[in-house]
Amino acid sequence: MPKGIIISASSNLYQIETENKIYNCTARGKFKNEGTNVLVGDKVEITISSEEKAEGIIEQILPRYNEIKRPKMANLTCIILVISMKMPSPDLLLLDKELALAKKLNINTIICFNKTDLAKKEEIEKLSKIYKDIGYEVIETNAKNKGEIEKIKPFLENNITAFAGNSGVGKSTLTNSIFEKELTQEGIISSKNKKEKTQLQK
Ligand SMILES: Nc1nc2c(ncn2[C@@H]2O[C@H](COP(=O)(O)OP(=O)(O)O)[C@@H](O)[C@H]2O)c(=O)[nH]1
Ligand SMILES: [Mg+2]
Repeated sequence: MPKGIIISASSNLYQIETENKIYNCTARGKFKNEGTNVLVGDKVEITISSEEKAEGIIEQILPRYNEIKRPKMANLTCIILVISMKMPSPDLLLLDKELALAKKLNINTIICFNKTDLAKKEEIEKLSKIYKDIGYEVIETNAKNKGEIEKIKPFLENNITAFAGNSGVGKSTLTNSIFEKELTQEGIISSKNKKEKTQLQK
């Protein structure tokens, strides 16, 4: 039976990436009956109902390495925690909480200080040093500068990776330039009231 990874889920439709092709699949009713959530990141076995239309059915979910609730995902092996240096200012409590959770789930964590163009070099170095000194991999990026995305790419290879971090820190900007196309919408941070909130562009 062909094996693949669920790369997207929307209601009861799943995209499964197999070695050579992406199939649009539904899931067998048994999963719902058993109360099993079918998650992005799940490794699955499928039967192909139409090769021509690239359609199939998920038959089996293979054992999970781990599972997280928010966002609902399975088999994460890497998290890139994005912290912005300014607008919004660094949320170190959130960072520490996420580092602890990732450790518990056995997920490798990379800390990415973004918006380095908005901060002083010394500020960035001071923060970076704290986390480097306790053994974390730290990268510093200006997501607006497309070349810097190369710093992140090596961590994406052979991993199932999630980008995490507060709204407005630059996750969409980073992911869009990694894939060199618009996958997600970039938000606009309201600078009028500096409330650090993100508004989606319509
Ligand atoms: N100056 C600067 N702005 C950035 C950088 N990264 C993202 N932004 C801007 O910050 C805003 C929020 O970014 P977005 O990617 O939507 O954040 P998300 O909510 O984490 O997905 C957008 O207006 C981006 O253009 C950066 O490195 N430097
Ligand atoms: Mg976003």
